[in-house]
Amino acid sequence: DIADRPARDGLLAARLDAGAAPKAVPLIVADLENGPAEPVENPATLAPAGSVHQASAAQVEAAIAAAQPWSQPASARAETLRRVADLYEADTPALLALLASESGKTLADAVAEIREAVDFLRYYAAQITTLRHPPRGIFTAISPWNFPLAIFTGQIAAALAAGNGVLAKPAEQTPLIAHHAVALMHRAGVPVAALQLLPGDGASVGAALTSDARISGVVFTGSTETAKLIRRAMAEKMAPTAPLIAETGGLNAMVVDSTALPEQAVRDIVTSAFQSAGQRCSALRCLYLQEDIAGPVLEMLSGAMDELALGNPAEIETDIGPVIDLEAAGPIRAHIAKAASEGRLIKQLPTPEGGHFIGPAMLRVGSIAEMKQEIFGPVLHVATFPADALDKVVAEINATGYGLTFGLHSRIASRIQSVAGKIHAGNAYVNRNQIGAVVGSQPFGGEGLSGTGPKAGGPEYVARFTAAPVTETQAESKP
Ligand code: TXE
Repeated sequence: DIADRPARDGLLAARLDAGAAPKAVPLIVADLENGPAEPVENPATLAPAGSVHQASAAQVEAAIAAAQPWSQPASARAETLRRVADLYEADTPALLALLASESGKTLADAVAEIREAVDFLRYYAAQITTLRHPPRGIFTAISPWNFPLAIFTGQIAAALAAGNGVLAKPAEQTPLIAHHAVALMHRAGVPVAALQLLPGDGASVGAALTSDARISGVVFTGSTETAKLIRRAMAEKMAPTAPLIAETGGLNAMVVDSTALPEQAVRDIVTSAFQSAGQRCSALRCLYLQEDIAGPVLEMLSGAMDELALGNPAEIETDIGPVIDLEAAGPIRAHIAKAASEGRLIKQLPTPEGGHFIGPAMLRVGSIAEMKQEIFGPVLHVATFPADALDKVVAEINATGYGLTFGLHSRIASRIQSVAGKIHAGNAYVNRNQIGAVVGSQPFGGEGLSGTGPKAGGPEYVARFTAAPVTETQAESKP
């Protein structure tokens, strides 16, 4: 929660550590020479956060050749994954510092992310004894920078829980936290042959790890475009039975009708659109306001935005940090500038100097259909609708082809039922913010262009990493 300031008071140590001197991090590929060290940038200060060795083609080949399924009995695997969770908890200060300095996470976001990673480890560990099928073999795990610990850990933990070996490629922007996490996994007892870390870029290391006949499946979170590339590469080189378990982007909407409680709706809109600088696949992108209440809600929203503190996430008071890098910032800034030149900029907060900051912005749109792609930053698009057009709004939202999260603020029970029945979304939220996924109780995942399922943190997820027969729905799902 953005307003959850007191919880951060114990985190001063992490704040001080966040500026620690950069150090070179070796690869964890057994018996291999290290390649040249690539610097990693702190997105808030643009100073080096550290450096990491990129895996060469020869190292990728050697890692694939050396990879082994995790052959220990189920009880030993479960115990080891629980030990990893304990080590993560004990190492919280270091993990917080890395999340702030490498990924630009605020301390509140970083605390929640560590919690989620720990929950994934314990939840998947608990499922191991329920598995009925053997592992598939070797999984490639490709993860994004926006949850460099939670998604990275969740993918690996699920594949390992099922008894697979894992070749993990972290995002280019966040290899340091990945390295730290893998070191903790090895320290807890995960065999090195069952888990290798291969830092490097998508086009070389990522492509090599997703187009090799010795790999038995791929788990991926990132853009829809990359998921399609990986599906094509897998189809060409890997067994037809090899699964792609993908979680991708979204074009997420929230509808607020005239019966909504304005204070509650505004709080949830601000959190859903701007927390983590909008860099969540679940984030609210397009707000549909019923015309009758649009004026007062927009005024309150503007006031609530003014309360947000932007700046270095290593500072306790910061609510919104930077976006991840210059490559990400460019298109977001251009998108806001275009809207401003067309007279559609409702409001933008001032942008702090120094890092890859973007002042959170509100833009006017006619409908979600005008948004051709996901804008992965702190930008909220606002459309209004007349009281009798709700069905049309739901149809517009469904027509994007994505189906990740959806929010509704309304106090009419029959309307909530009817909209929930029609909307295509993996996760729908009523009268609350739409960024909450809770491991075990609120599994997360999308439909259509947003992912293949099954939902991460849900009861069917780990089984997908075993050699269980594939159901029709799984076989048909896109991308
Ligand atoms: O994603 P990529 P990027 C969306 C969001 C964002 C956009 C681009 O809209 O603006 O994607 O982000 C690896 N073979 N999301 O460029 O490229 C890559 O190295 C194998 C939504 O960061 O998809 C990284 O490890 N792997 C999202 C991972 O894929 C390849 C989170 C993701 O990178 C590859 C991130 C290839 N050919 C971005 N090319 C979410 N769902 O939360 C790249 N990779």
